[in-house]
Amino acid sequence: GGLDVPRVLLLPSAGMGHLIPFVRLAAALTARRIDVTVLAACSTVSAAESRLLSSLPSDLLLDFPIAPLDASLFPPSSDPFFLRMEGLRRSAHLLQPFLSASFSSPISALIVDISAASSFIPAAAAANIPCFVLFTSSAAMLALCSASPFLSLSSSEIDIAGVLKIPNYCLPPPLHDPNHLFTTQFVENGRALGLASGILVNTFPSLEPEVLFALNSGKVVAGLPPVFAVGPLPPARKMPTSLSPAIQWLDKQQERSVMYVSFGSRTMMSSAQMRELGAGLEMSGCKFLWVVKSTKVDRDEKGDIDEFVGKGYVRRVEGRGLVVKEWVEQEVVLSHRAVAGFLSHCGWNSVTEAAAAGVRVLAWPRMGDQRVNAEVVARNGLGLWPSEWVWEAEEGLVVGEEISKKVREVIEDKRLVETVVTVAAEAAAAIADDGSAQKSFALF
Ligand code: BUP
Repeated sequence: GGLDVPRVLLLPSAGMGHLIPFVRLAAALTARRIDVTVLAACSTVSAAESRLLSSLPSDLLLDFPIAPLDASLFPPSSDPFFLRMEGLRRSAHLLQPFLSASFSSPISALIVDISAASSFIPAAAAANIPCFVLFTSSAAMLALCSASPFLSLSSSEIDIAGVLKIPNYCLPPPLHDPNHLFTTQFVENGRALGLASGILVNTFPSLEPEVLFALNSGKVVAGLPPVFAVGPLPPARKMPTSLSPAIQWLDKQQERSVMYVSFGSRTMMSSAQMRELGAGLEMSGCKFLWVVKSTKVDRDEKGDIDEFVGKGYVRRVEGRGLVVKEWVEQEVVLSHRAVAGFLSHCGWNSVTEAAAAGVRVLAWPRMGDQRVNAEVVARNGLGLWPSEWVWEAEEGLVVGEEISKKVREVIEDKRLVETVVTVAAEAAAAIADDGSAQKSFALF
């Protein structure tokens, strides 16, 4: 084998929110002269994942097998991303045979997605391979996950080591049910973290200082392995060959005038809520670029935009707003000079991209880890989080007037303009040559 060149295997789980940070990590490790192979199930859940995998150099990628799930335990009607994650988690017995069939030289380390940690950490140990975890959300969520085996998740406020207080309504909703499969997985994966060789997380110290310090000083969980803040992971840059309609439209807009609206790759919105959002954006008088998603899985996306946002809407707002349903290059959008704000679901990748680009966030978290992430956004002055929207959405709808008011607030708030500049400077310092990410990679 190559003398002294470490070989690291990366094992991402399902969904763009997981695959993208792994691809970025692969680029970051390759740049540090590590021999990287991404093990990924090439029959993906979404078309976006397939496109991303096929854009990778072929020698970077190996197709990892997934064992079929028992349909009586996991009804095929469940969330397909969730089913795939569970499928991967239950495929750890395939690791050792797969590695002996695929590699003749020794493996230095495996980095596995948090959602498959509980099975792959022991499987890697059995194969004598040091196992690290990439935690694909915030350090705040990492603290919650690693402490979850020792917490009562039903208390009204969850106090983690006195440094992080999570109000109960901010928990990922399934965690309210101790018997939910998500809860079992979350707690099992959290418990397994103690057995990992280390944990990589896509954040940076100035964004989550207290939590990172607490994680690394044994305050959250005694004996937790080292936590490496390697973020914000820069996009694995490849310039677009042809400019998308969204970028061409942005090119024609004034500096810092546009609100970018997107709820991530797997969060859909009801048609009634979409219409309120459409009305709100129109009322705000701001320019906007809105990525509409009406289904969880992009392959199922059919029909006209008009069907979701209302007949005549797209034409009516023409010139002021562009509504698209295709994938946009979000990191290019966020760093475009015309973009001022981001109405976001607060998926963690989106938050780190907004932080790096210095774009103000209007947080509208909807599920999973998004409320915990929205708190990070609000705490750092990266944006505003109207948390009353949580209840308004639970009871019915967040109405257009309300949305319009908050959009204007984010666009006009002078203080936010200053705080996001600071956050962006800290993000840039974190990934500079002598920054925190470099130090974390060196330790790793
Ligand atoms: Br939609 C969309 N273009 O059109 P998150 C998303 N993205 O580049 P999610 C695009 O997908 P999880 C689009 O930049 C980010 O890197 C975006 O990840 C990119 O949310 C990623 O923000 C989305 O973490 O994932 O998709 O909901 O549920 O895992 O948080």
